[in-house]
Amino acid sequence: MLEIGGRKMKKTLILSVVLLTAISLVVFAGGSSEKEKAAPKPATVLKISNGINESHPTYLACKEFEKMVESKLPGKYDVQVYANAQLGDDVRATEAVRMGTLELVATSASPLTGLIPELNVFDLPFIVTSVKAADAIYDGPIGEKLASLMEPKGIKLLAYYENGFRQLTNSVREVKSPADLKGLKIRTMQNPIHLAAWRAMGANPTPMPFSEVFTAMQQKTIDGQENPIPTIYLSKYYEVQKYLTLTGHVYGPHILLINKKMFDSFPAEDQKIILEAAKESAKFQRATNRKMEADFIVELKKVGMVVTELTPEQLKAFQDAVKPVYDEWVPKIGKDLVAEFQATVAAAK
Ligand code: TK8
Repeated sequence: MLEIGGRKMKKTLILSVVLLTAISLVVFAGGSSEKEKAAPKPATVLKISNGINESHPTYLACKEFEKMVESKLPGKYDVQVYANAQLGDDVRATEAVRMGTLELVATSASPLTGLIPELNVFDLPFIVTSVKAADAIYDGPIGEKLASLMEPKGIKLLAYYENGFRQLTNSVREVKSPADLKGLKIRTMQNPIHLAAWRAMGANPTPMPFSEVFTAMQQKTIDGQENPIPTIYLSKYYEVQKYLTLTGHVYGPHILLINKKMFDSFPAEDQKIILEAAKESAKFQRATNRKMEADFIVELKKVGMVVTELTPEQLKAFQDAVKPVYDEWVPKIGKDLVAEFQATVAAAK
């Protein structure tokens, strides 16, 4: 009996130990989840897609934005900047931002004109004549108006960066006149005015996402392309292109966009800080881009590119050639917007 009783006692003891352990586990677990509730939320991830590489001013400015947001709002946002179209080229990444599957994109405006036709005003050849004029557009009423047109499409503009004045390169011959363009296959952005303009100037344009351009030039499926000096240099186009003509035919914006719904869900104070950081990063971006443009023309000559500057008369031949593009596109974009744009440019000179 004693033996049995002893066993019984042992059993009871073991049982109560097991029970106590179980209870304390439940209590402990409960306590820890309470703690978790009180702990700060994990940082909101803000991925930014870039089509261009890590040395370009647009990417560098996104990194500045990252630093500012993360230092002014510690632990709240985790900004991650991606390069080389890893998250998609301009069109696809912007679509992802609209859908909310990606948070931000720094993209050219030109491939977005299917969505916001008014952005086409930037694509009218030779409409922007100086960086001063570009700043006046960006930082004035037109910049604001264009930004407001993006909001019904689900995107909010945080800042106007600069891609810059686009220049023609090719691997076949020096181009000094529209006649020299004959038969040259030139890659353009996915934009109807760019296609029309190059056709009007006498070339054979073909649209293509930026990420495919280098290989296409290397494999000679295209003869040339057009992009601003920092891109031509930093993307090493001089390895596959011999001739550079300083046409400056289009001034292209890079715009920093965020999913609007997400931005609207942030506390007002955070929104203010994020917008300020974007504005600051834009100042840095434009200054860096302009310095690189000046420096890299020199470098491109050093690495053996034939750099052709056009005389005013030579330039005029290209400008005359694109006049029909204005006739067709100004009414489509809106006469008033184009006139206001041109007046802003003229006043900024
Ligand atoms: C990079 C592009 C690029 C643009 C182009 O994503 O496609 O030629 O000039 O800068 O936005």
